[in-house]
Amino acid sequence: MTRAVLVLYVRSARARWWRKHLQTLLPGIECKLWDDTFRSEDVEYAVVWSPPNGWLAGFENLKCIVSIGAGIDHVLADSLLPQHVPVIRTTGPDLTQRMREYITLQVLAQHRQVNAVRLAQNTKQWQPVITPPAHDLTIGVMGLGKLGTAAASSLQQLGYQVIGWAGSQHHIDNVKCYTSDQKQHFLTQTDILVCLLPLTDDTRNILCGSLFSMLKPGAGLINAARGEHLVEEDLLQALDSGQIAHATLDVFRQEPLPQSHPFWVHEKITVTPHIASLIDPESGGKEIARNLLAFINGEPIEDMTDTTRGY
Ligand code: NDP
Ligand code: OXD
Repeated sequence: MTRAVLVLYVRSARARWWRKHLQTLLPGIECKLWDDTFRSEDVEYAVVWSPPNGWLAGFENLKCIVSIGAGIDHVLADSLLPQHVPVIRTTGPDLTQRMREYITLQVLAQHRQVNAVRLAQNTKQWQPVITPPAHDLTIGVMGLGKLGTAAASSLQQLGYQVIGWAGSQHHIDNVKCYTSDQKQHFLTQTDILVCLLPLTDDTRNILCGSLFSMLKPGAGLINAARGEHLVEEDLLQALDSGQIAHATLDVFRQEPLPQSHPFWVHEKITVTPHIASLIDPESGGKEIARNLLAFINGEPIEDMTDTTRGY
């Protein structure tokens, strides 16, 4: 009897390493890379990051798709995606920890005006900046899933006032949580806005001019979710007017960010290359294998997504 095939689509220098790692963790399954030789009818599992449009539809016996990452927008973007196939995402304590670190780092950097200090150093200016205490600043976290909840908890432990916003009511210690219909009330209190929403039809372009105008004047923005949440021209205008004082962007509509893009050289923008919480293949591979084995054994899977709602 032939073994079921798992096909891996990951355009990375470590693709072969990934295949070997998963093969060790899943000895009962034949692990192949997308460009290896295999029969498409034997493929039962696909483990992917941003597969080409229509590629998954070529596997008629596909039982499940695993996203190498927390977001599944890169899978759902496929216009020919077989609708009946479940999609499992990949999360885990390491991913959450990295996002906690990134958001904490960037909130502190904006609060303590690290950018201004650096600019002063560039021109050899001794220019002390006095910033308000953490408890005077309100950090608004959009999206209270695994990552937003962790980030909000860490920020409140540092002494910030933290508020959160999500589709449904959440309860997080010392964090006042708002729901979808209370967006304006949430935004008008916010000094630094952190976006950790999934990319869906409802959240695409959510970071736009009208949203920026509801924030406190001179607010900060941190987008570590997806580039398509942000209307880029609106951000440039809000930075010009001073409505937004600084933006820290980890994700972009086009990645890598093109060389000619104005964000690279903008004084009020910090660019990071989609590193807020990259999956580490060692522990990420273990999460993927654990979820796949649970799927095969019919066990409950916390990382199972709801493709109809988009996350
Ligand atoms: P989850 O799926 O766990 O949580 C999503 C949250 O967003 C939920 O609280 C949900 O509300 C809320 N939400 C969804 N749609 C809406 C809406 N229309 N209005 C209000 N709230 C909404 O996501 P994660 O925390 O795991 O991850 C968030 C995103 O971060 C990922 O989708 C991915 O795009 C991005 N990411 C970025 C990384 C990076 O390195 N830059 C790394 C990992 C992830 P409710 O609770 O009511 O369902
Ligand atoms: C993810 C990401 O979704 O790295 O995990 O963006």
